This record gives sequence, structure tokens and C-alpha cells, in this order.
Amino acid sequence: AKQHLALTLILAATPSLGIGRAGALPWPQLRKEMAYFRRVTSRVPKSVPTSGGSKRCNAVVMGRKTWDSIPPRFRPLEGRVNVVVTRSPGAFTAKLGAAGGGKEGHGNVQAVSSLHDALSLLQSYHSAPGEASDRTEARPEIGRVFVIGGATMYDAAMALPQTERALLTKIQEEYECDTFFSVDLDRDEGWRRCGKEEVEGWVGEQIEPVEEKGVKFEFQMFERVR
Ligand code: FOL
Repeated sequence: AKQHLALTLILAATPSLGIGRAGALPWPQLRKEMAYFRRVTSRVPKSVPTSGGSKRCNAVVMGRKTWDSIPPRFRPLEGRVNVVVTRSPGAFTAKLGAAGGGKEGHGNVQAVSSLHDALSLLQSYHSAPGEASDRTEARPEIGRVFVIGGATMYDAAMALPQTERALLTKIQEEYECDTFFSVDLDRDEGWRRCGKEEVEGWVGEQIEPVEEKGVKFEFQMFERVR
């Protein structure tokens, strides 16, 4: 079992590091940006071994408000283990059940009460079958673990040394925001911006600056240096 679960933040932000407004994204829907998010969080590197036929997939960890912000038809995010951090995991799970019959109730989402508990849970997926928790359904091999927001989860993750990497989509236009990312990665000496080839190697696809609906954005990656 792997001792150290590396975390990757993924976010999109305006030049002033705005990430949200009124419980939603601040910008008009950017389909190519969202498609990048879906591909990158879904893609499992070849290096993740598959033992005994179980599926390999990544995990996404999010705060409860971020869960609420995802359109119900898209949640839980498919092909990824979803972990929701909430002060009331019991109430969250009960509500999922009450939604009844919909895809939200179809496993693949678990509620925990802290980022630490989310990591313990995902760590347990790495253990030998049967050893991990009391889950009886198929337990996929976990590849990468992404923290997908919001501000509270990003702050908690940034305080952890296992947060080694951040994928930042820099939106080159200002929008009114009420929620911000707290670290300017370009100016923080604890972080280094990676070159294009490094980004492409890690995310597993070629990247180019994009313009959509007159909005330019750029896919960046940063690595913790100390
Ligand atoms: N990171 C980046 N780069 N862009 C984002 O928009 C983003 N959003 C969140 C976290 N990190 C991000 C949190 N908000 C969906 C909706 C909101 C959301 C995250 C994901 C969502 O519905 N995702 C679907 C794709 C939907 C579609 O194709 O339109 C998914 O399957 O990932």
C-alpha cells in the first residue's frame, strides 16, 4: 500500500484569483474549459497498476457547496470516485437516498466530515481487498486524487504537504466574484510554474491557449518546490 497519497488541485480563476460567485462559476459556461476539467480528472496514468481485474479510476474530493453547484445530471461526476466533505455526512447521505432512483443514489459518492477523513478513505482503497472499510461493492484502484474545490477545500489542501501540484486555468478576463483562491502561485516561492512539455506530459494531452465566447484562457500547471 502506498504511504503517501499525492493531491492535485484543479481550478479555474480570473486574474484576481476569483473562482466563484453566488454558488456558481463566475464566467459564462466555457465548454472547452469544462471538457478539459472532465478529461484531465478522468484520465488515469498507465503507471497505476490494476490488480485482479478491478477498475482503475481517479478520485475527486470536493466541499459540500461545490457538490451543490454541479448540475444534478452530472453528479456524481462519472468515472471518478466522488468524495464530499461536509459537517453533516449523515444528513448528506440521507438526502441522496431521498432523491431516490436517480443516479445520485448510485454509489460512487461518499460523504466524510474532513479532508483528512477523505484522504483516509481513499488511502483505504489502496489496501488489500477486504482490509478496507466496510464497503462491499466493487472498490476501484485509485489513480490520481484531485481536490476540485471550493475555496475552503483549496485552503485546507494547500496547508498539506501532500498537495504537490496545481492545475490552474487562468481566465484572462475579470468577472465579479465573491470567492477567491488564496495563493498567487506565480508569486509564491513555494511553487514553480511548469513548462508546456511538463504540463502536457502530466495531463496526457497537448495544450494550447483557447478562446471561447471571446474569453481567452490558458492551462497552467504548478509544482510545489518546498
Ligand atoms: N477546474 C477547472 N479547470 N474548471 C472548472 O470549471 C472547475 N470547476 C470546479 C472545480 N475545478 C474546476 C467545480 N465546479 C462540473 C460542474 C461544476 C464544477 C465541476 C464540474 C461538471 O458538471 N462536470 C462534468 C462535465 C459537465 C460538462 O461536460 O458540461 C464532468 O463530468 O466533469
